[in-house]
This record gives sequence, C-alpha cells and structure tokens, in this order.
Amino acid sequence: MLAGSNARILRYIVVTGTILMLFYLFSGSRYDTLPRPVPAPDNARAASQPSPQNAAAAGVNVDFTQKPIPAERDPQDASFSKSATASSNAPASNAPASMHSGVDPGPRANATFVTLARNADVWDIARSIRQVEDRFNRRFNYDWVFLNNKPFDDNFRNITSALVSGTAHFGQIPIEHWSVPEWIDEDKAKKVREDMKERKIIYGDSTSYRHMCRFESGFFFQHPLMQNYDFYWRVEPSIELFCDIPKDPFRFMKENGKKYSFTISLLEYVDTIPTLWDSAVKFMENYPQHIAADNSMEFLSDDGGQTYNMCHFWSNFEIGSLEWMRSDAYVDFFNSLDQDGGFFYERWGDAPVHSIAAGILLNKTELHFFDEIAYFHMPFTHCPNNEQSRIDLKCHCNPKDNFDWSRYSCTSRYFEMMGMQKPDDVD
Ligand SMILES: Nc1nc2c(ncn2[C@@H]2O[C@H](COP(=O)(O)OP(=O)(O)O)[C@@H](O)[C@H]2O)c(=O)[nH]1
Ligand SMILES: [Mg+2]
Repeated sequence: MLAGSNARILRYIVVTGTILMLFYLFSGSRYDTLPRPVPAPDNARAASQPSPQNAAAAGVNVDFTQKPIPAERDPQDASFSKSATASSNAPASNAPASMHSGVDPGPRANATFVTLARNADVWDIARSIRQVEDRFNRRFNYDWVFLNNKPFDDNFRNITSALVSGTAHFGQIPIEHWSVPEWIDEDKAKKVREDMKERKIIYGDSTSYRHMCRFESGFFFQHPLMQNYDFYWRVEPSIELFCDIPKDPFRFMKENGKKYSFTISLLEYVDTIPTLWDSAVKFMENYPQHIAADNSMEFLSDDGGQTYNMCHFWSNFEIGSLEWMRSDAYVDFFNSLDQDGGFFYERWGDAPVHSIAAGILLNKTELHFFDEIAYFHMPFTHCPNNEQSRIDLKCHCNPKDNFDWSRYSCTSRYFEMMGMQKPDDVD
C-alpha cells in the first residue's frame, strides 16, 4: 500500500517535472523569436539633429541647416544624395520592407517647398509638413525653404527638419523686404489702418500682415535660398491634403510648360483692394510689351478689362515657376504696383496680385488647375469631383465640402475660359 502510493508520488513528480521543463523550453524559445521593437523612423531623424557644424552661411542674414548625409546610400537611387532618409538612419530591423522603400526612382525637377512662418507657427506648420510628406514628399524628398522676418529658434528648426525628408533650409528675410519703403506716407497708412479697424476689415489694422502680403507678392523669390531652384510649392500652416499625390506636380509643371497653378479660386474682399485694378491698368498701359497674347483677361474681368471682377487664385497653395517670378515682366509688374502704395494705403493681398500677374503676363496654357491635389485651408476645401479618382488616390475629403462650384468660387469661370468640361450636375 505504502510502496504503491510512493510509486504514484514518484510518477506524479516525474510527469509534472517533464511538463514544467517542456513549458519552460517552449515558452523560452518563443520569446527569443519575438521581433525587436522597431524604432520609428522619425525618432531616428530626431536623433540626428542639425548641428552647428552643418550650418553654413548662404548670404547675409541667411543660414541653413543641412541634414546629415546617410553613411550608406542605396546605390540604385541617385536622388538620395541630397537627403538623409529614415531607412538609412534606422538600425536594421525586422520591419516590413515596404516601410523603408518607396522612394520614386524617376528624375526630379529643380524645386523646393517654401514656407513663410513665425516661430510660434511651429506646431501648425508641423501638421502641414506631416501631411505633405505622407501624401507626397516621402517618395520624392524635395527640399524645404523656411523664411522668417526674425531668426528661427532651435525649437522650430529641430521640429521641422525632423519632419522634412529633403534638406531643410532656414533663412532670415532682409529688413528692406519687411519694412515700409521710403515713398510711403506713414501717417496716411496709419489712418487707413485705424479706419479699416473701425470697419472691421479682416487684418485691416495689421502692419505685419501687410509686410507679409508685400513679401509674398514681390520678394520671396528674391531670397538667396530660393536662387537655387526653378519651381516652388508654397505651404502654409494648418493646411490639409486629402489625397495621395503619386505623380510629381513639379515635373508636371516643368514638362508641360506650366508657370502658375492653383486648387482653389474665389472672389476677393473688395474693400481690401479698391484701387488695385487701376494700378494694374496703369501697368498694362506702361508696359504693353509684357502682356501675353493669349492672356486670361476673361477670368479677371467681365467687361474686357475695364473693371476687375475680384476673381483670384488662392495663393496659400500655389506651385509656380521661379523663373517667371524673376522675369522682367513680373518684376516690373510688382515694382509698378509697389510704387502706387496699395500694400500700405489699402491692404492688397498677394493672392489677387499673383493672380492678376498670372492672368495678364502668362498665356492661358501656362496656367494649371490641380484637380487631383485635394486641399484645405481654413475655411475652404477642394475635393476632386470624380469618385473613381477619390478612391484611386485614397482621398478622405467629403465631396460635399468641395468649394469649386460655389457661387463665391471662380473655378467655374476658369473652366469656361479653358473650354474644360464641368461635372454633369454643375451649370
Ligand atoms: N515670419 C512671419 N510670417 C508670417 C507673419 N504673418 C503671417 N505669416 C505667415 O504668412 C502666411 C500667411 O499668414 P496667415 O496668418 O496664414 O494668413 P491667412 O492665411 O491670410 O489668414 C503663413 O505662412 C504665416 O505663417 C509674420 O509676421 N512673420
Ligand atoms: Mg493661412
């Protein structure tokens, strides 16, 4: 009886021990094969912040931060030469290959993103950059030029350069491009600001907004950092992009002879530009040689050029030719307007200034409407009409929010001028 129970206890100990040993071996080997945590590419970037050694002067009041060139480059992709990539900075991992590939092998245009911003705009511009990178630039690695009337602080530089897949450059605007020129009567300008404040005209009492509009109208393309490029894509804080952009819009511009493009057009607030058209007419009389033969007067005016109908392209998004902006035609146009003083005596926006220039100095065929770039800047949205396009491009905009065919939009007028087919349900 005792011997039988001892044998049972012994059997019990052997069986339990074997089970425990098997469990230990089994669970131990499984644990060893678990993939290591994969460091996020952006963390890898943040660890390689720009250093003073990498900063180099690019002219008076200008500096830029160079991203470190990765030690190992993909030999098949020459386009990597300008940019540090997440894949080359990240340690080897078991992450799927798709996370670390996808850079477009094709040639690039000589182009850059450009953003005017204050240090305080950092988080709003970070959101914009993230979307531009996710929807487009992570595959193309174009550079990004940041401009400011004050020096960019380290926080701004570090956050933005960690997000940009190309090289981020930071420049300060020369004081003569951000101050009241000597031919402006400052008392008169002050009275205008006070009057506009009373009339509650948006940004009517702001001097800095006027500097911003004048800078975007006539000076951003003159900045030393912009001299290296042929095309620009302007990006503002707090924008959204709703669809993938698989084809390179810069190359599209270049290969199709396009000089200026838009996604949203609308009517300007008339009280901000009462005499802008008079100035434009004066320019046209003084510089007939600059007026394009096949221009877009039909888009700008309903009476053959006598008056302005307030239609303009919304310049917070634009992809354009820097060569055109630097041309005699554009520079003469801006200087002529600037002498008339409306940036300070009224509140001329850079959107109607660029649009009137594009409308009279360029041929129609040099303009382009980027339907596939689905875009939001407060408070308007452009969402492509075509359902199949929205699905193909993985869009997340609600087509009901599309502003194109609203009565305050000028896109319908643009379509008519260009002989383009409007959607069936639009008159
Ligand atoms: N550096 C700098 N950038 C400015 C200033 N004011 C506006 N901006 C930038 O100019 C652009 C237009 O300004 P925003 O406030 O978006 O004007 P809105 O879109 O017309 O309402 C944005 O990219 C701003 O970050 C300024 O005083 N200094
Ligand atoms: Mg804005």
